[in-house]
Amino acid sequence: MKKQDMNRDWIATARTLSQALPYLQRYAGAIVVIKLGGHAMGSDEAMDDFARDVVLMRHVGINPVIVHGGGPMINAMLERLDIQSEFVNGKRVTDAATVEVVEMVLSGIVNKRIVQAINRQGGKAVGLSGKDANLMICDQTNPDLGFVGTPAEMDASLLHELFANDTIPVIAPLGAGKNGETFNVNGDTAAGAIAGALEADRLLLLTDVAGVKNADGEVLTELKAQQIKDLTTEGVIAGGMIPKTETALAAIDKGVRAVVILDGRAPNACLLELFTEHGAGSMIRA
Ligand code: X2W
Repeated sequence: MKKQDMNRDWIATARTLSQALPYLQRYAGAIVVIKLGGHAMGSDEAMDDFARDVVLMRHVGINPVIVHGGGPMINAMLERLDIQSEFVNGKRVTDAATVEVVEMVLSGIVNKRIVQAINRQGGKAVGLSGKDANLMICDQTNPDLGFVGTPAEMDASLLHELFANDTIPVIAPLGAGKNGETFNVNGDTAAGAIAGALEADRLLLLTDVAGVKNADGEVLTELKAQQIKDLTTEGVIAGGMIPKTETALAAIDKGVRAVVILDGRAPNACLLELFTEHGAGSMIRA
């Protein structure tokens, strides 16, 4: 690069930082829950980029909370162990052997990978699951699904203590049952319940699609809850998008100010959404 072009680059960087000021001010002290789905988790390099964005958020005064999935990683381990697995309406039928693998992979492997990535970037992350400090007590969703849980009683007090200590919680979507069971919770459902319990300012659902699309396949950048309901009735919102939009509506119902569905594989997706006028993905509000 020529020296002159390099200068232009730095000037652009300085201008970008300056233009971010109103957004930095708007989000100071805000609680932002980020759902990182297994499909949105890429290479180690992409994970480091994500971790850097999370640490930056913390440094500018946001309280980020990461709730992760890991469906593809669970599938790979079940395959290695020769355990068959199937999904019904987006939820994994989870027997006693499967729930052990789910907990091992989510809490033991995926959770620690994210914690380590954030800490390597200079953050202070702590790995938890919904079992810790009674964060997420679950009921069985449906006997046909086995150990799949629906969040029933939430206690987010530990998360507030972690915020006060400059700590970033990273949460695996498992919950405790009232009779000592371990429940496997869909990652989107868990993120929605945690964002609801925190009355978060934002819930960012990072996935591998650009957002909610209309009948012409165009991404809708702003949506009202009623529009989501209409598009679902019309069959425009379908398949894997349904659990996400259902999560969004439930979270908004519980007091989350806005939910954004966005492509987590895009570089700096969270920063683009929070700190620029451009935004990213589809924002859903009441
Ligand atoms: C999910 C939990 C992980 C998850 C599962 O067993 O795959 C249920 O289906 P993604 O990567 O966010 O899809 N649980 C009940 O949700 O992962």
